Amino acid sequence: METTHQDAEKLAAAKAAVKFVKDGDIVGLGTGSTATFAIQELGIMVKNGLKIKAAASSIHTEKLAKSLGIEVLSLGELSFIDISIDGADEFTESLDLIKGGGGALFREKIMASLSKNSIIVTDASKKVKKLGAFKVPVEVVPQAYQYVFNQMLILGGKAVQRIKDNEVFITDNGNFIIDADFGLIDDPAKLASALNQVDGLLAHGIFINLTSKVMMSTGDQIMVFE
Ligand code: ABF
Repeated sequence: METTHQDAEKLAAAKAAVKFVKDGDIVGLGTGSTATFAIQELGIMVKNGLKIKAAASSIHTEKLAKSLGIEVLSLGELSFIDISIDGADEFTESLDLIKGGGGALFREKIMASLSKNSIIVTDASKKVKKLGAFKVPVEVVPQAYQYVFNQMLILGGKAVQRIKDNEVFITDNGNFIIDADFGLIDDPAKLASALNQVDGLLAHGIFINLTSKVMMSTGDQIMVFE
């Protein structure tokens, strides 16, 4: 159960990150509760005259942004994004991340790849020495489900299909999620590279070299890792 204290940290990180958004920017909008605080802040800034266009990493985020008066462009038609603000499930000081707890990892990865400046906002609970306490989310095309599931086992992961509210979780792209437990990950780049080779695996939640900085609130201060 999330605490008010954690929400205050998330809000503080979000407020610090939106200061980097400038007039005329194309802004990538993340998904999840911390990114939502940033989107709400941007909505206020837009009402106060900030001129931006946005790209959304999920259908939920797109609806939220539009409801706040933020113009949303199609992610698939963009060649670049000036700045993106998104959350994470875990990060290390070397800026390796696990993302995808919310199931939006595929669009989040495209958004981060397009971004000149990719800012991750978190509360203090997300910083780890080694990735892997949080299971690695893997988005799978349904026709490849059993194949990819078996490949996770071969790669040493304990795989489970994501279920939400007693139903198979379906992503915005019509796919399934497998959550794979690889234990603590000694070499995230090596695991990411192995996952990249699996046919039918649309995206995995290990983000390497996709982050400009992490802004983490401890409540008292914002710590910046870059
Ligand atoms: C998105 O939201 C995801 O990549 C990550 O899974 C999740 C983090 O959520 P929260 O900010 O609610 O902790 O950023």
